[in-house]
Amino acid sequence: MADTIAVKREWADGATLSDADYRAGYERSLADPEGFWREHGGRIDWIRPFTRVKNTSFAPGDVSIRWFEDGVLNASANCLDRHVAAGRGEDTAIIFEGDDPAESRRISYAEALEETCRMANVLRADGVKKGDRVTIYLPMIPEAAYAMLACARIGAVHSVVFGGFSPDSLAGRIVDAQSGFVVTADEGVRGGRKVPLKSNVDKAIAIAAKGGQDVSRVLLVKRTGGEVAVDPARDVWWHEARDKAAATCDPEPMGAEDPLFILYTSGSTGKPKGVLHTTGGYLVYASLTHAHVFDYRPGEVYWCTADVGWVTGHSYIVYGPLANGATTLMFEGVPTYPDAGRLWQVVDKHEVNIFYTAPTAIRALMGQGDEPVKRASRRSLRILGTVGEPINPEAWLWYWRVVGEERCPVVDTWWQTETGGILIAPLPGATALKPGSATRPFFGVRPELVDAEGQVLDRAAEGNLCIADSWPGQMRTVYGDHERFEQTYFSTYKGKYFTGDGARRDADGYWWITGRVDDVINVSGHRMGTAEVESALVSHKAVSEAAVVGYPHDVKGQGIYCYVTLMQGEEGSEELRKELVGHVRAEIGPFAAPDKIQFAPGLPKTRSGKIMRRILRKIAEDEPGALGDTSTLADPAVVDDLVSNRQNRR
Ligand code: 6R9
Repeated sequence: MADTIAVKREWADGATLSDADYRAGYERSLADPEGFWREHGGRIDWIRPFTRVKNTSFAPGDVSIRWFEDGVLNASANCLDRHVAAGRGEDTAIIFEGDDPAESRRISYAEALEETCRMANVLRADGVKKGDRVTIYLPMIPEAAYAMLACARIGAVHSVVFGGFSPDSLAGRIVDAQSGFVVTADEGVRGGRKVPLKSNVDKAIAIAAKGGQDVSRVLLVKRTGGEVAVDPARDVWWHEARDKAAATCDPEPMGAEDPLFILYTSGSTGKPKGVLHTTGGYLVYASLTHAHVFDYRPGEVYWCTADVGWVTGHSYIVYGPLANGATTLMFEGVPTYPDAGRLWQVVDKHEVNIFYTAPTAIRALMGQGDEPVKRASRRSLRILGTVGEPINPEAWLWYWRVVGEERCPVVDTWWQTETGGILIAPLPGATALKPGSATRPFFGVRPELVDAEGQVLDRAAEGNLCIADSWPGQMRTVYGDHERFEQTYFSTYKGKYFTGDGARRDADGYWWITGRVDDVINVSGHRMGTAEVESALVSHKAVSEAAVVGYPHDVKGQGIYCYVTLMQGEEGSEELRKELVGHVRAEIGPFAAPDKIQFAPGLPKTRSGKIMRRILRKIAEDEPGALGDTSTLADPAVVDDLVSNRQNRR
């Protein structure tokens, strides 16, 4: 195979799986999905074992996905109780590393179980019942994991909202999920700066009330001790309620297809969708992928730097690792605080064996040179992972050479909020690596390339990435809108799940993800719809119309480029530009701040009024020579103005 990096012998020797194991296992998983998943469904504990395994259909008009459907289990009991029952109660479940390098703490499985039970009892006492939706808006502190597991314990459905979202975004999610209960903290702290979580919640609750959703209870974790408004009729301090709550709580028996959580994610149109995951299949899939893709071995320390507000945090900080009895590290801070050596200092401090982060962090640290990395020994590291966006070979090679010193396999893991767990990734030790390729599908996963007409492409080809059959971790529906679920994922190519990504398969059968083919952009691994940024912009009084596209950005992967047409009488100025950036930050969240704003007297539209984004993308990429045919535009002259005032000249 051309350009591969074979994993060194000593690793292949010690590895759990060989290439032959992978091939045999993969073939079997496709030839006999029932048998394969029956066997692996047994890796978790069932209160009542399942007899049925797979009952799924991608048929147009009748998409329905059920796995292990007659089984009964509890996710929190699988993540906590069963390890304690097996005598591993004193093993470390969570290592908490604070934003301040002087603060860290180890939490045993027994302690995590007790805290989770207490929180479950507090939720129950406050009236949360099986099936109710609980919104969690917390920083990266252990209470975030307790809150998720406490919901799972009593059968409530959690909806975690990333702490970087604005009050407006939070309110939209509270209303959509019809959630009457919020768990939050006084403040978060990242990179030495405070994040006003409680004050955001207060604003969000007021907005949600206007949208018809009342929040009757807020459980409030004291993190910084900062001054916050407390409404005694509604807000309850966790540390006070905790001491009064019992330390044990019987786990609710849940059907395999009972909802576990909702997580909102952006698509190319409309409001963010509530991706719904259920209990049995999700947990089996998160646990199996965590064990194999990271080759997790008992006693090892595993660290995923994601936030629990994103799916990576759900599956690979909380559910996967804890279901496997692993030690999972939760980091409250950022990679560059107090300095660019922080991640590697933490690796040494806690002797991290498996490290999983995003390409944007790798690129940002690469820009700071090798010295901060080399200051740490990194002796404990065994496996390096990446997720969230395509990784360029240059960043991959830096990760491999400088961070891992050519001894740690790099696992580039491709997946989505919708997929629940990793679908394409190498198995360390078993898969020869290629820098920039997510390599091969996981067991049971059938990726397919299709062209624009839906024709399946064989062998080496490039096209749109679909998955031909269901896997246990797949989302089950869009919360409250099954029609939208079918429309979004199953209508473009009938009978297949369409990922929204483009991909290439090379002559060795390796997969290379090329990025989104729809109007979704990926900025520092944060996924957002261009339509969301556009609607934030047009909600400003000076803006009449806006079009947003992504453009290549050295560190963030993609940057946000906005074309803005102003209202009659408004003047485009530097000041207004700043104001619009601030407006989008306030409407969506700081991570959605536009990088470039171009004031445009007109946008390139077809005669039917459709904006030709292809042209806007090329101008944003500083390729005015590659606009293609502009003759079908209603007013081709607008293009000249756009080109001469472009904001991204190199
Ligand atoms: C897990 C997660 C999903 C989108 C996905 C794709 C991009 C994720 C990737 C990757 C190339 C990888 N993506 N992992 N692209 N290589 N290893 O990130 O979920 O936030 O829903 O984003 O991210 O475009 O469609 P989510």
